Amino acid sequence: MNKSIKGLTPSEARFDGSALRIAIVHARWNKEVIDALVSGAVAKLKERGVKESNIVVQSVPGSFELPLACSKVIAGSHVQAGATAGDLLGLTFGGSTSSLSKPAEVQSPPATVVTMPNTPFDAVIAIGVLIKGSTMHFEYICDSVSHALMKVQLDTGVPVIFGVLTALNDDQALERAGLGRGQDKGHNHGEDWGLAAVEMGTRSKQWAEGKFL
Ligand code: RBF
Repeated sequence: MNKSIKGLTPSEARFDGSALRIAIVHARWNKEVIDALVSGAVAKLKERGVKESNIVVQSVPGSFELPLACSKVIAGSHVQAGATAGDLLGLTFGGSTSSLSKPAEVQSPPATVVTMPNTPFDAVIAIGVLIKGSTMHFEYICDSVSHALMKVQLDTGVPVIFGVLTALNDDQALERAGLGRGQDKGHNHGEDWGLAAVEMGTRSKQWAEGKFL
């Protein structure tokens, strides 16, 4: 049998993730497969130098919730980054560090110096596992989620890695998480998503600065 030509060619460049902050947003449906994919993604992020403290993992019930969650997580990281910059300048936000209106016994300590400022996320990995059932649910969720995740990345300018498996049965899903029941365990696509996040996070930053290396 001829070998398949399908698949991803690894980048010739080895991207350094040590300055990146990455979010993983995952659904909890079909959790056995989800857990393997998330682990695969995290392993590759760390392998490329992303610090554990710069990997934020959030969960939602199902894949349908992923686009809104990604959008909110991206927006929230900008708020967090602004607040951190303010903390470093000794400013206060939302009264959280203000001691003016509180009685002495409940006064907060003065703003402390934050050594590792939180920066906005450089990329978000959306992970879900959709397995076709006997109704049309699968088609509707696959279609709306893939379109909406694309919209989130174009609207925000932050790369959203499409980590949503759309499998026709359990075996397909398991094989794409490296958990195949046969002799061939398949390949954990979460690993590819981790690498894609580092590549796109790095490249997007460079492109935004007009650098085309
Ligand atoms: N969410 C998934 O992430 N994967 C699925 O395979 C999946 N199948 C579903 C099948 C049905 C019949 C229903 C009602 C929901 C399913 N969901 C699935 C959950 C969906 O993404 C979402 O969490 C809920 O519909 C609540 O908005």
